Amino acid sequence: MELKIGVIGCGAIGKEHIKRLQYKLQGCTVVAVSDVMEAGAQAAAELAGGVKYYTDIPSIVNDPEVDALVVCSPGFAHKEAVLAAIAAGKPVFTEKPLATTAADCKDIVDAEMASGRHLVQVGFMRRYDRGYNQVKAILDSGDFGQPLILKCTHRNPEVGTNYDTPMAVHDTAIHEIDVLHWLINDEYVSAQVLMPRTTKYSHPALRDPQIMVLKTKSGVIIDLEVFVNCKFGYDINCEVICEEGVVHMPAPSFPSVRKNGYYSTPIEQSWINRFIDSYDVELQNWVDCAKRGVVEGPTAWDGYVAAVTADALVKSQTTGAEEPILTGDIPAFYLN
Ligand code: NAD
Ligand code: ISE
Repeated sequence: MELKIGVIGCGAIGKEHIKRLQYKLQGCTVVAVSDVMEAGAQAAAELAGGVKYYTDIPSIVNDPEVDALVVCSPGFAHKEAVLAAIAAGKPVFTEKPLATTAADCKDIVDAEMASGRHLVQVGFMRRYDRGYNQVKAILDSGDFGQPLILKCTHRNPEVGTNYDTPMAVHDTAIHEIDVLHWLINDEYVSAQVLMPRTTKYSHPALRDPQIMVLKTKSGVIIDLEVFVNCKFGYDINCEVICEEGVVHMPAPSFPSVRKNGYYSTPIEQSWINRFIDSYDVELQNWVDCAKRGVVEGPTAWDGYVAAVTADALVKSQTTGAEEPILTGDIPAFYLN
């Protein structure tokens, strides 16, 4: 049986996901797309091979041919689409973040629990990345003792002028917020943001770079540099300093070349290629699980925990203080 999917939001990642769902992954087919911009919806419908398109959320969610939804609109628009899917009883995969505030994520958690069914998965694809999984296997083996410090970077070559200071948290650092506590099996207790000098390549509404410090329940300190106008490439690094040694996440491999007196290796330029395998594994798993009526990947609760952490970081962007992170206990519904 093919899972018939409707894709909401047909921008950069929407088009990438339409291509992989329609032409690469198994057991699914895109039957409809939707975007508030009609021209974008129409172009995406053609990309999917001439499927139907809509410009509003209720029409695609309630289309009887659509079994499940993939939400790729901007973060501020996720809540409406996810709540509509839950109300229709349809599985929904939403790109990160689940929503842009913890309060909105909590509304989604409450709606999913009230429905009595596991319907929501959040696109935290780094949990499916080979490099992070290799690091996790080493840490979980116990051979390196306890983790003590994490040094991470999340660098983008550049961002548009609509990208502002809070987006460094809920659009960019949200990936590390989710993957790092999963990586070390820990919980965050506080968050702080330090603002170095801003690069000349930024604009008045964006402090860039930023240093984000997260502390965990067991005492680990995470130092995350977010630098979204670094100019030189898409550069994701994660180093874990442990009691018995250091574990460094591998970077994707490129040929090294010798030319004109230089020995050099390219740096990845975009998230599209850096995490291409992770997106494939993530969405194939979601398709397989949606057909069985289960969610194995990051849940709405994971999206909520990430948003509580993000709210603390965004607050610290203004106060400069170490802000507490209080998520409460995981509901029994999400332990199943
Ligand atoms: P984008 O701006 O390129 O595309 C967003 C699209 O959504 C646009 O076509 C826009 O017209 C449409 N849209 C806006 N409001 C809408 C609404 N209410 N209903 C339907 N469509 C609407 O953005 P993007 O880079 O594709 O990002 C989209 C989402 O994917 C964001 O949440 C972003 O954080 C996430 N994302 C995730 C990754 C990842 O690595 N997992 C990478 C890129 C983007
Ligand atoms: C984008 O939305 C992503 O999710 C990318 O992975 C991230 O690197 C980038 O900063 C975001 O804007």
